[in-house]
Amino acid sequence: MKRKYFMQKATAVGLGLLIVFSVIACKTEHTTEEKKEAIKTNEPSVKPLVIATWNTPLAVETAAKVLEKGGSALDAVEAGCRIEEANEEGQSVGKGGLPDRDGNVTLDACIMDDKGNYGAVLCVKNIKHVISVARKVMEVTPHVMLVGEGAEQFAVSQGFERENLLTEASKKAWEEWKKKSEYKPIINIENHDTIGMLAIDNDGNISGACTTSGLAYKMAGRVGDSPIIGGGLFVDNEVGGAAATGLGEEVLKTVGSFLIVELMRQGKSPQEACEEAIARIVNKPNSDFKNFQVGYIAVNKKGETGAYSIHEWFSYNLYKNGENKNIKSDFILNRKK
Ligand code: SD4
Repeated sequence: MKRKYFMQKATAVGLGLLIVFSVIACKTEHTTEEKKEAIKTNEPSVKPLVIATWNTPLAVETAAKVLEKGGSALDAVEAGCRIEEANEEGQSVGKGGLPDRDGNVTLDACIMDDKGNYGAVLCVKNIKHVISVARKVMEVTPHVMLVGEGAEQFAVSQGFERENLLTEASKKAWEEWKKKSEYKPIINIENHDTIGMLAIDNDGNISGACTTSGLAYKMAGRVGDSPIIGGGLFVDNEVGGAAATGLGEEVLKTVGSFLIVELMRQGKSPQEACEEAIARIVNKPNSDFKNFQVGYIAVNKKGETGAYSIHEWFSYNLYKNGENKNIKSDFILNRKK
């Protein structure tokens, strides 16, 4: 009797479990279908596309050419950033960047591909194309970040050449600065600053890159947001990407680029997400936002873009439908007037 009761119970439990597993299996199948559908409807209607911080027409054109020839978004953002790193007139990226307080130019860069891989170098001296070193970190090392001398040694081992990054113009500017040694973050430098770049290639894949000499006359060893994942840059190929410029300390405290991508994941447009990320900085208790600049750019999987800053004069270059334009960003102080 007892055995019969046990057998009946076991059969009932078994059947129950079967039903539960079948339901889960059906649900999983359905979810995968839903996911595929979601990705399909998210496919960019505008590709290829490049967006980059500030007035960077040549860098964006260079990236766009890579994409138009069928190259990957990763190759495009690297090629675009290299243009600014080699441009000695730009005093906030690569060669010719303004030095730290001690007169040393130290560079930061990071790169992210469409598979969620990331590589970065921080506080590197004597190597111009740090964006390419960051890519090497991502592709040939088991690590994601290399710093200072280790990063420089790694670069040399990969065939990068050491060179003096301090140009005469930047040395002069530093010597002028030393007379007062007054440290203040400068709000907008010449409408041309750190470059953060995002691209969508013909396969609809997104990658991003960010490269900078950081804040002018920073303390030796200081690193900002630009090479930090989620700070100066974040890419999620299923959602979109974001990049930052401006006072890195403030971007880091709100993990700005990651925040923007997560907001887009929750359904915000790139523009709404950039606005919310700026609002997070400005609305902090005792925020000193009137005295510093932060600007964001973003793109989603559909190829919609957004940009927003605290102060006026942040702009970005956008390559879309075969046209490369510099566009002035809207800014939060415009609404707070
Ligand atoms: C930094 N975000 O090192 C960089 C600097 C920058 O516009 O973007 N300046 O904080």
